[in-house]
Amino acid sequence: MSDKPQACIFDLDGVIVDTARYHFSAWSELANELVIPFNEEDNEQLKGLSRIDSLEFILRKGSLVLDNHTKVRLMDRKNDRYLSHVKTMTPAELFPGVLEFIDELRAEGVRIGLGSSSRNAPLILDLCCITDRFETVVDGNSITLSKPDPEVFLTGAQALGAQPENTVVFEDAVSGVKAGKAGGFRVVGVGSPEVLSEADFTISSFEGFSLQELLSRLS
Ligand code: B16
Ligand code: MG
Repeated sequence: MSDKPQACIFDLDGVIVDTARYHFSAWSELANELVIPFNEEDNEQLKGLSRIDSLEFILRKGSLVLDNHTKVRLMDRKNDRYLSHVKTMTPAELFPGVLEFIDELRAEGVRIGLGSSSRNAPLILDLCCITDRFETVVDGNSITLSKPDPEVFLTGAQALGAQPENTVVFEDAVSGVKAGKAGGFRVVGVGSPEVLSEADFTISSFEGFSLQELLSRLS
C-alpha cells in the first residue's frame, strides 16, 4: 500500500485502552470459583472472543457442562466485575499515542471506524471521551458472529464506504488478526510479533507511530 488507506478500523480492548487486563482479572476470578485452571496463555486465546465464546472456552477447559440459565448468570457475574473496573475509567487510560495517531489519520481524510467484540464498547468510548472520533462503531451489540469471523470488520468497512484491501485493521488479539486477514484487510498487530505472527507487521505501541510509517511498513 503506497497511497494512504481509505479507512482504518481499530479494535478497542488492548488497542485503544488497556481493558484487556480487566477482562483477564474478571475471567480469572470466575475460573477460580469454578475450580478451572486459567492462566495468561489461556487469556491470550480469549482476547477478541465474545462473552459467550469466552465462557464456553473456560467451561471446555474444565470439562464442565452447564445449562443456559447458569451460563447467563456466570456471564453477568463476570461482566459486573469487569464493569467495576471500567466504570471509573477516564481518558488517562487511553494508550499513549493512539489518539494522536487517529487524529493524524482524520486530518489526512482517512475514515475511522471501531471494530470490537465488546458489548461494553459504547460505554468505554463515552468514559474516555472519544466517541466522536469514530464515524462508525461496530461492536458486540451489532454483530452476530464474533472474531475470528470477519463480520465486524466487513460491516465497518461497508459503513465507511471502503474496500477491505484499502483498509487497515489494528488488532491486539490472535482471533482479531485472523478476522482481519479473513476479510481481506491489511492488519497491524499491536503486541508481540511472535503471538500476532499472521499480522502484516506489529507495533509495540502507538507512541511515535505515524501515517508515514504505516505506509512505509505496508509497502
Ligand atoms: P464484553 P475487543 C473483546 O473486545 C475483548 O478482547 C474480549 O476479551 C471480550 O471477551 C469481548 O470483547 C467481549 O467483551 O464482555 O465487554 O462484551 O478486543 O474486540 O475490543
Ligand atoms: Mg482487543
